[in-house]
Amino acid sequence: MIINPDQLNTNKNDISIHKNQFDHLASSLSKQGIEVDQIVAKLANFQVAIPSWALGAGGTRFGRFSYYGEPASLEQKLEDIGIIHALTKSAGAVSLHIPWDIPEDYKAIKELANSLDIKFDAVNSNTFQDQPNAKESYKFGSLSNTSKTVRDQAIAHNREVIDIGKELGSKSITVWLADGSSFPGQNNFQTALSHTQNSLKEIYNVLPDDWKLFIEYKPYEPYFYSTVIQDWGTSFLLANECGEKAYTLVDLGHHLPNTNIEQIVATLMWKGKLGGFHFNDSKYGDDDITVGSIKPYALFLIFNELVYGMNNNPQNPELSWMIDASHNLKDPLEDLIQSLEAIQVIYAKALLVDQHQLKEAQKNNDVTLCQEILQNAYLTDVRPLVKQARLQQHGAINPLKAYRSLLVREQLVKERGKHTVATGL
Ligand code: LRH
Ligand code: MN
Repeated sequence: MIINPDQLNTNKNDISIHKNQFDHLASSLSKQGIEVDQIVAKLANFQVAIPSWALGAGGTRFGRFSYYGEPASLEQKLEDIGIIHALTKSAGAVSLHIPWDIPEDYKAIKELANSLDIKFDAVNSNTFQDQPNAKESYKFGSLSNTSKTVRDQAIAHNREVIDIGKELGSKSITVWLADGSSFPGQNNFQTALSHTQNSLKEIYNVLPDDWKLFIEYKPYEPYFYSTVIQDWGTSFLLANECGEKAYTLVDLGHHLPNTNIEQIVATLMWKGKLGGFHFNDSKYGDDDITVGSIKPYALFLIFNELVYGMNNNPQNPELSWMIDASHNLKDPLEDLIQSLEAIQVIYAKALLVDQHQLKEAQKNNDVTLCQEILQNAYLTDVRPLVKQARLQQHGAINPLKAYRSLLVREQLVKERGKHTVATGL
């Protein structure tokens, strides 16, 4: 299923309502000296990669409830991302997970992605599951395993993932390790960490010059006592040991309750070691639910640090923006459209923060004014700016409304049937 721009925004009333709301907001922001066109341009350029593993119904250990019309191949996954991108104009990239999404025909896949204006962002390795007829098992770890044979198998897999990424035009690999322990005494922490460091270096050594290695951390799950790469500090030291092409990747769901993630972001950008994000939201653990659905203000504070960092930290490279989600209840495409909307809206609010005024108030320890500056931006309804950015790119003013009025899911079920299952989580 392909969506053409002329199928969108056919409701003249929606257009005029938007125009009124946008003109009203734009004039009040311009009166405050805010460059509205610049903000709209930044929103238009802000592209978030869609995880190839989150286009079907996700599951938990307690069960999985299928969602009809799921993509059964990488081609159909790209088609689904093409649908989201046609509606939102902010999903112009895909992040593949290997071996769940190994292309059968690289030429055809690249041509399809190109025709849908989708780029290949980071490729993800998988040493948290054993593949059929694999010689060694990752049950007791991969890059940290006490067995050199197992570590070598995991290193070889990561090198293969880089080769697949090179073939597709990707420029980065994300390494997340489930490696850890569920019982005190099970692992020697130092041995596990030094094995991991040396294994990462063997992967780093084959990284093309213009590539990046993203090291993703996580405090727990699937193991419940320790995780080798448990927090930002461990990822940061491993990235520094590897070299200048290695960075820390922040998955929002990979933090213990009440962790000050925005301070982690500021620290990593200050050191030029923030590589990118896996956006999602969570109430308790690594819930991987819709961005902005639980803690939107926390995400705003993170984007406020990102905007400051993007303005003041030339030492930190351009960031990779990716969603990492799993959908147990909602239509995966609707959920991803909502996440993209939340990211754009929160980014727009952060762009409204008067960073100079804030810096001045901070210097004067005017605590009340600091809070007022942030909350004024956060409490501004910026949705007309996000809609304007989409409209300028011939996207839908209301992507979710368009998704439903175009009966996309019904069409996908007609094309694919009710029993297709997408690879992934
Ligand atoms: C681990 C993680 C990682 C992916 C996986 C799908 O929890 O966030 O980024 O490999 O989810
Ligand atoms: Mn992740």
